[in-house]
Amino acid sequence: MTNHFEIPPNHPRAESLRIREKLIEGFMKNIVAKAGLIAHGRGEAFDYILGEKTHDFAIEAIKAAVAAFFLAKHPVFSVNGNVAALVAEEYVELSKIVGAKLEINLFYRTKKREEAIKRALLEAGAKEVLGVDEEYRTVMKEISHMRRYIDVRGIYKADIVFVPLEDGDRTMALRKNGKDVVTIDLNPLSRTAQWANITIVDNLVRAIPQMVKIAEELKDYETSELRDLVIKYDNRKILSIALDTIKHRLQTLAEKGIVIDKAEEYLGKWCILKK
Ligand code: PTJ
Repeated sequence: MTNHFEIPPNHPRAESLRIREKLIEGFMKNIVAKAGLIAHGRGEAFDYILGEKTHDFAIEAIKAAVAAFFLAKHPVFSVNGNVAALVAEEYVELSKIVGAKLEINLFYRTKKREEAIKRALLEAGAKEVLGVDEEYRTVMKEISHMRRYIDVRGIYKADIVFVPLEDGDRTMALRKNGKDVVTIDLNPLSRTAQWANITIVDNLVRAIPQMVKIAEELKDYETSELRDLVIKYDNRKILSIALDTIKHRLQTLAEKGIVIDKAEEYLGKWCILKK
């Protein structure tokens, strides 16, 4: 990765800065949309509140999601700019383990971006990338924006679609078209989080590698065991726990006010009041 500036490894927010740099680099290469940078900021805010870790409720959603992909006849992984910039390799790897097709589907669709994302996926090891070839393009008429263009070999015939970082319109349309939807969204209140069958409330950069690990574990499961994981899964419960976790974390933090120990040592100290 070519950084625009050197991130000091001992910076307390080094990992977060590295992710930002990856997105900026993706933006420079036409992979990420301008709005993708803004969307990331929203995600960061929720991640901060959630303590920037993968919670048990996310693991439970991940297990059900991976089981659902294994059970599906035509699983399709939708790819947008943020996904391609942040986790291309792991996303491609996961699609291979569960036997899913990859389809580029962009809110801010341009030919340049389609080509740049396709290139990134091929470099990450993808063998086939759908959603770019106009010969196979059809329209999902319930959607008014650019995401309405879908591939007849992919989302059109999918029984389940993975849509990390998605806008609510398409999630709704996919559900209304009889498709199951799995999403990753740090905001449990987003329309996508609410409409999906399975919502993984976690950061994309942690969730996808975790999904790869869990897919390796579940790949030898019997169909009945996979079905069990999906049947027992309750998205309402998972979203409730995610919101409850936010509530409790905020409550604990609010009781302290200042939550950084070192900063506390400086409380009440003033230069301007020194004689
Ligand atoms: O590449 P395109 O043209 O398809 O556009 C992609 C974006 C993401 C710009 C587009 O789908 C969009 O505008 O999405 P929204 O409506 O802003 O929703 C993105 C959701 O993802 C928000 O709820 C964010 O909180 C969440 N989010 C952002 N970054 C992350 C995230 N969730 C998990 N991990 C992240 N890193």
